[in-house]
Amino acid sequence: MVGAEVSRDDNPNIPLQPEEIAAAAEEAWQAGASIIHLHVRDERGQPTQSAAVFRRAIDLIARRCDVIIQVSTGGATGMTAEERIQPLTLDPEMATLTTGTVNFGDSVFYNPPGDIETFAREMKNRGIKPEIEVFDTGMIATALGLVKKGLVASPLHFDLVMGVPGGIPGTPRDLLHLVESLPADSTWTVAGIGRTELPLGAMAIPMGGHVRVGFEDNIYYSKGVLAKSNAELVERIARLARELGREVARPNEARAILRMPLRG
Ligand code: KMH
Ligand code: ZN
Repeated sequence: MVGAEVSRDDNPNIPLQPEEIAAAAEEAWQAGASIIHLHVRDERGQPTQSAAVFRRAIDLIARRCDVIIQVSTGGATGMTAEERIQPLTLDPEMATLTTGTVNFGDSVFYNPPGDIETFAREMKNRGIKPEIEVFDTGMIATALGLVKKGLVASPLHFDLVMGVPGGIPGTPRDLLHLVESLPADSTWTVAGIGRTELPLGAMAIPMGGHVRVGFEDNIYYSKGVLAKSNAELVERIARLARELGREVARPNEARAILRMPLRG
């Protein structure tokens, strides 16, 4: 929806406040989205992990549609683990769990082993479905280590975030490599950054994967043309999926695919 890295200077159509995020989430849901990966901003438009702001956004989204709301525990680079973990206190259906440290442009997205285990334990204790965020290959092995320790339950769901400067590149060869490195019973989504969003998403469809698109990862519809909305990006990938013979899952179908409890 908005992520932590983009601003209105990059694309004036980015939703920032909870009301705007909720309206954008509903539009994306109408276009075919079944999961909203949620970051929030404070009243000045800066990234925040405040549980109060998350609660407001979650309540507003839930009033509008039945999407799976996946809160970010990644937040923004430079935030402490204590800041980042706050939205888990709201018992969301789903949350992200990054299983390693990665250079992130000029910054570092810092995820030392102790913090990863703390986040994983909190999700397990609260019954929150983790989405394992993989920015490079080694993070898959670390996730499997969490399964061995009983901190995360199989089958795992992964999000392969590709093309972050400092992480795994967003090439077809790298996507194949990551997918072949996952346990056979896993589900996975690809999130290609910038210009890799569309080609990697298009590849994932015939490979049996799922696709994340939106302003957090990419602000353009095509080269030099800013996207009008998250929904515009969702609508295109949903259309591609149908053209390739894959129906788009509605939220309860997505819950079933991810082996999560159904709602409503
Ligand atoms: N903003 C990035 C540093 C997540 O949401 O879990 C981390 C991120 C991952 O966006
Ligand atoms: Zn994120």
